[in-house]
Amino acid sequence: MKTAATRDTPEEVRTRLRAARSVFVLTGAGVSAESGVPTFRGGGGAAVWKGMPFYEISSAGMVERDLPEVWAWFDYRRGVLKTLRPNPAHATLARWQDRFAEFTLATQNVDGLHRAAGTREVLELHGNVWIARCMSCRARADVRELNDEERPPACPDCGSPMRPDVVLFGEVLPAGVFERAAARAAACEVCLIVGTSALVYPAAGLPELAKQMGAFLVEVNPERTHLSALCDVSIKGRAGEILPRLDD
Ligand code: BV8
Repeated sequence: MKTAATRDTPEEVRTRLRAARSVFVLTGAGVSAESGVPTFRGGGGAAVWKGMPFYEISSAGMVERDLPEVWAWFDYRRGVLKTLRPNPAHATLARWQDRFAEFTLATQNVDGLHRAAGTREVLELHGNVWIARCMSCRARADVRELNDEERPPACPDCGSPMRPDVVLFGEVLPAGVFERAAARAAACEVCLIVGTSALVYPAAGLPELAKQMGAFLVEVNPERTHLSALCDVSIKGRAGEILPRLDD
């Protein structure tokens, strides 16, 4: 009789993971959902700011048009995040970093929860909401060490305005980060896609590249996604439940 654990985590996935020397994981907002972080497209209106959908307030154009408003949006997001903690999905992935000869975790999330869970090397494809970047000299600073009364904060080095060090819609990803993720995705034997609707590029192209190069694709998501048809196995469920079972 199949237990819930084995039914939700097909034996082939366990077998492939046991035998794998290189594993590539791409996570999205769904991996943080059980920590209480609202997803972007999960409804509930969390991804709207003063009537603007998140792809408008989180856009390059908005930084030019109204940087203080962009800071207000990210200050709000940090306010939500500061009481939240990693969940068992983050903890499982942190354990896996020493489990495989080559383990790569690339995330679209900006919440910092993978590092908080102990993952030492995280490819943060879309930046990090806890970091500010100077718009002139590009110096970076932890937002929590800046004057939170001053918006936009002034760069401690050159005094120019700073912005959130987050990749907004219409902006290129941090130099080198995407390229490293692509090289690891192309070389992996197992590619695990956790909690993403796979709609945002170029991040969503990473599993497609892994597949082209012969990787075994596994998706963990309560819903079917844009990538489900490409996956060898789609495990329907929540990351905080499924990943610890895969860990067994
Ligand atoms: C780029 C940071 C080159 C900000 C984010 C026009 C002009 C310019 C570019 C474009 C354009 N048209 C299209 C593009 C490309 C654009 C894009 O892909 N748009 C899409 C929407 C069509 N991409 C870009 O702009 C990228 N840059 O292309 O540069 C360029 C440059 C200039 C000119 C031309 C080209 C930059 C994209 C980065 C944007 N920044 N975040 C912020 O956080 O505010 S993206 C944002 O979406 C987040 O990072 C998020 O992670 C990401 C993807 O969303 P998901 O993580 O998948 O979250 P979502 O809510 O969608 O889904 C959650 C999933 O979890 C669901 O499937 C759900 O079922 C599941 N789930 C729920 N609960 C659980 C769960 N799963 C498991 N367990 C659970 N418990």
